[in-house]
Amino acid sequence: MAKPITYYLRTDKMPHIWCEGCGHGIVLSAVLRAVDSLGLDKDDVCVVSGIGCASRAPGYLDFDTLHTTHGRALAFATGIKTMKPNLNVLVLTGDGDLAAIGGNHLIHAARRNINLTTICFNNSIYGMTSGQYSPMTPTGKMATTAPYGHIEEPFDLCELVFSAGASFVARGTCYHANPLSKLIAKAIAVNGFSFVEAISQCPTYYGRRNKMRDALVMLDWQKEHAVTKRAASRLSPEELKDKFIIGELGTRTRPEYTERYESIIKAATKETDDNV
Ligand SMILES: Cc1ncc(C[n+]2csc(CCOP(=O)(O)OP(=O)(O)O)c2C)c(N)n1
Ligand code: SF4
Repeated sequence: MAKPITYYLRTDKMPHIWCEGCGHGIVLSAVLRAVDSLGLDKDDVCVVSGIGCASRAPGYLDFDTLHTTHGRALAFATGIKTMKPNLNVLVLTGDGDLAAIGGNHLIHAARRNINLTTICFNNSIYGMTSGQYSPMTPTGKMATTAPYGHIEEPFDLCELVFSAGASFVARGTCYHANPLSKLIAKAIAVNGFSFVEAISQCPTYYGRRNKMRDALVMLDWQKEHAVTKRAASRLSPEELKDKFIIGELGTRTRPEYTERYESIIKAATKETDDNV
């Protein structure tokens, strides 16, 4: 890393609120190393979040930042990017913030293919409000609102976002922090909607209720259950059953929203001028 991490931090906002062993700090440092590797100027980066432990991240960052309302980060980010298309707009969000209350904004941002980079800090739970299940809680796992085990199936967020129209989707974990950072850098460089699901750990609520009280046990779980696409291709469906795939999962080129918006404004302005 060319610059020390503190260069990107509002150190006067420390200490942070995250519990000991929380994965969110690892994801955040992966984001900062990605920004640093791309050599982006701090003034050209804007970071937007909703509400939750993950969404507290921008408060510690020395960029232009917006801490908005629960689930609405992508709506605010869309407004910023439309008005300031040259900014690199990053959305840092939790799985509850993004996939539950914010789910509708997510699929439409992907459908529009607007050039935003969304990093979902997925800890499979609502951490900030004490461990209710989220759309990413695996079937059978415990949550305060699922005391006998969760009966729903979680989304495959990368599949959902790619199906909706995103240009780039990828998945990484806190255990694989360096590859995660590289995936985030790739996502930022994409001209279109890019999405990285970062598997994070919440030892305080998810871990405690699911026999993984210790953050190291949770990191080990990530290590044991993550497989690359190449490794997955050698496994049987049975062997793949409790695994998830990490790495770049989808990439395509599609027209980008703010470029289309710009050209329609130009055409409309010309028409108005021609009519004067
Ligand atoms: C409109 C609204 N509904 C509910 C809440 C309560 N609330 C705050 S944070 C949160 C969940 C956050 O979970 P997630 O996004 O997964 O982030 P984590 O805390 O796990 O990092 C909820 C339900 C709120 N603040 N506003
Ligand atoms: S409650 Fe969970 S998600 Fe929130 S800071 Fe603590 S460990 Fe992290």
